[in-house]
Amino acid sequence: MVKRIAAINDISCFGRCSMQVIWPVLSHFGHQVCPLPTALLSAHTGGFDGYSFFDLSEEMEKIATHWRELDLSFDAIYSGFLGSGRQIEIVKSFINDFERESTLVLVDPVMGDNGMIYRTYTKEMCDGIKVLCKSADVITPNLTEAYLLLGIPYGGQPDSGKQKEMLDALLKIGNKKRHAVIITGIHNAAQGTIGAVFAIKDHDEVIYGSSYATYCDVFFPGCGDLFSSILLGELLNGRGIYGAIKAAVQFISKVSSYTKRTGSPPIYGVEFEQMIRDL
Ligand code: PXL
Repeated sequence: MVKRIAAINDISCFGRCSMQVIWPVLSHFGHQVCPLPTALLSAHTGGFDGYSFFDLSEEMEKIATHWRELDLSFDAIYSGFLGSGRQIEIVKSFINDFERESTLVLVDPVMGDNGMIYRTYTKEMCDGIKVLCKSADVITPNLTEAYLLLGIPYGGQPDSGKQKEMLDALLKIGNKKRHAVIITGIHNAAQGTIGAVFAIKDHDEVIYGSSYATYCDVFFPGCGDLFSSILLGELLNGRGIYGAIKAAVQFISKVSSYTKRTGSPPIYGVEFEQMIRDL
């Protein structure tokens, strides 16, 4: 049976992030993507000057209203880049209205990268995204977003003790009895690796883990979206969380090294289109 996903994210028409990644990747895994677009941009905000930006808050409300009338249901609700502070409330009520017992709610708390908040984001939006994380089964902050959610200044790569502290503190944000936190972009320079650390809370029990692959020294925007999409694609196909994280980490490492070798400008994103069949 095809799984149906409400994908709440922007459409950046150039630059391989958000919907431009989510849609093809989740289709590859055999799932139906129903986009609930948050904003329309000519290109992502991570390096192109002069990009256009159109806030789609009003359209989101109309789309969600129609979907309510159609009595649609979703196997997953996946939220990412938001276009305005107002969208926090829209996403909150969307989750509230559409979540069923079996719905997987993935909140990627998209707010920034490399220690910086994205240009279109405000403090109000960041505070609101923390509230959205409460309703999630899984959250996937990168390191910058993990610090933002915890309200502590960006402190760079944490050692293993600090990683555990951050995971524990992030787990406390969530309200569900069973939920998971995955922090991406954990880089070990000495070992030449990059990957993710995670914690899964199941009632009173917490399981920790990590997954790493070869580090590529070029930063490509959109890898967070690629990570969350592969993760969700695998989870909806019944793969366990460790296997799903491993698949995402390995693929991003491979596609980043490949794209580096092609010489494609990093802000154009990773060239995943030809490699997607290896997933
Ligand atoms: O990949 C995160 C992202 C999503 N959407 C937009 C962005 C970025 C990162 O720069 O600019 C519009």
